[in-house]
Amino acid sequence: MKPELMGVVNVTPDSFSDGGLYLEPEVAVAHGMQLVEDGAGILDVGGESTRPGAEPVGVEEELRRVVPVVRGLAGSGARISVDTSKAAVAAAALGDGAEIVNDVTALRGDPEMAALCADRSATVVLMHMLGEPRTMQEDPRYEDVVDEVKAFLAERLEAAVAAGIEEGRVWLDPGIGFGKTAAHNLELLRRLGELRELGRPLVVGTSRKSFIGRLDGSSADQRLGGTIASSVLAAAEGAGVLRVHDVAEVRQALQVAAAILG
Ligand code: HH2
Repeated sequence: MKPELMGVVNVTPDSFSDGGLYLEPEVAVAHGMQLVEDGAGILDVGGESTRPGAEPVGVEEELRRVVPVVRGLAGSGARISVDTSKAAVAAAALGDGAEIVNDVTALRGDPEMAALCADRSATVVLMHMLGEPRTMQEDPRYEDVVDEVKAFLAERLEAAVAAGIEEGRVWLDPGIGFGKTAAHNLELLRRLGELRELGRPLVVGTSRKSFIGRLDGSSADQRLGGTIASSVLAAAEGAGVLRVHDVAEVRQALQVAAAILG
């Protein structure tokens, strides 16, 4: 049980838990450096919020936010991931030292994205989302959420490989909070092991998300305990990468859990 930690670096005014905190490039870079010191092996730099109801950001603005931060973190010792669904932003980030493209649309958002990732031999995170951020939380429904997410991820993996991306470079993510009720998220986490049958590393992002608040009424800045509990259990179910804001705290929890389990 030793998942890699992907620290979140949000260069946005409106992210749901830390919007506006790291809008200045120097501040975002310093935050990323701290996350590396805390134990992040990957830094996920994003310039567009995907929180429920978020408005899309134009490509120029997203480039303006992301590029200086990717450049500033290129020598940080962590691998850099760019959290974007725009090929132009991914291309710039890959040119500046990023190695991973974290595309919450799973290559469905920009027709150029798959070919770009194939050409640049990027590692690609394919995430499940029902609908789009603006509307995804309006009454999401599934017959069986785990079966449907699994079928979706299998189909997107196949599409990525058909587009020339090596299978060995694809990571899969159930998309906690993306078009799911709290019950759907809990079931996905409980049955995460079923997604391992897809044979690719699983990325899981529960950090500070609203399903935690649905359980106890906490606000986004009060969800560290829930983030830790869900992250440790996801690791125990085989998650390979945990995408978190609070790297030091989650790292300690994982270390203790691993020591107990032996
Ligand atoms: N969650 C968020 C953003 N990107 N990428 C992957 N692969 N998996 C996730 O679960 C995931 C993600 C949402 O978190 P955050 O970046 O903190 O918020 P916002 O989208 O408001 O910037």
